Amino acid sequence: SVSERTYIMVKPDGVQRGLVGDIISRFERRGFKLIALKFVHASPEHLEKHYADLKGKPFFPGLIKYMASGPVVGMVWQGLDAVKTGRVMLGATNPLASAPGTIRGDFALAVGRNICHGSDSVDNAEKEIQLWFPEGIVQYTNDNEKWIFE
Ligand code: DAT
Ligand code: MG
Repeated sequence: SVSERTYIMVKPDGVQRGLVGDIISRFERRGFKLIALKFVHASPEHLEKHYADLKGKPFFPGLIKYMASGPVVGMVWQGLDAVKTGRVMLGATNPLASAPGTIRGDFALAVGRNICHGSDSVDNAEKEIQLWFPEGIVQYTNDNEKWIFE
């Protein structure tokens, strides 16, 4: 739906490599509405909650260590099919399989340094938004919506 929300996060490598602005720009230009934004150096405990579904995977400890190695930029984008479209804009989990034109396909080579996170379902998006923005989200009207949606 038009009000669907997704949690997108620039990972520590994306911050270090100066890709925050480019990634925000892609979502802005596509027509998504920015409704939350946060710069945070997350704790391993917080990241273990974020990646709870992957606990037990062999790469889990390395994933948590990498994600806690520096600040990330967490954001919430709203718009038509935001979850699925966000995933398409990110590219495949393994950047070697990501199409050029996607964030990972343009900027990354290694699955363990793949620049960005995006929610994989509407349910998980809502859980991730609650985890990263427990204080809630500012509501506002964006007057350009009549130029983006029929
Ligand atoms: P995605 O980030 O595309 O949703 P995921 O949720 O399956 O992928 O995994 C979360 C992150 O864990 C992923 O972005 C990078 C890392 N990861 C996944 N599979 C991996 C693997 N086989 N080896 C190393 N890291 C991996
Ligand atoms: Mg995932």
